[in-house]
Amino acid sequence: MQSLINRLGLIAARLSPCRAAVVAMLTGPLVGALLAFGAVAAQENPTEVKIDNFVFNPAELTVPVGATVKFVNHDDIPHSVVDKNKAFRSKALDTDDSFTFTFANAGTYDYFCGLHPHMTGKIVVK
Ligand SMILES: [Cu+2]
Repeated sequence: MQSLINRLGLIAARLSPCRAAVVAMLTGPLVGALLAFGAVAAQENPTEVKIDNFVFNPAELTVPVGATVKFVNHDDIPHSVVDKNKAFRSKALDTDDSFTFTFANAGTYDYFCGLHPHMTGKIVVK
């Protein structure tokens, strides 16, 4: 991402001042959009657990202390998310419903679906 911005800057610098201004005007919103997209992607990617076809995916996830994990039900039947040691317990999640939990303490959190206890997952907080 940074190298792309540098390259755009170099291209702009090689052009005449007038052209550079035009390029800056044209690429400004583009670069902003790319940066925004990158920030959103970085935020969402590692902290979401999808529930799909009776499986938590990823089944095991490692996050830093303070991370918020979002569990999203993509199945067309309800599921829930229940920690074995009662650190968290969601209500039954309908299709596309989500449950978020912020892990303030390090540790290993084994969890299961309260409606289908054979569905299990693990969050490791370091
Ligand atoms: Cu379930």
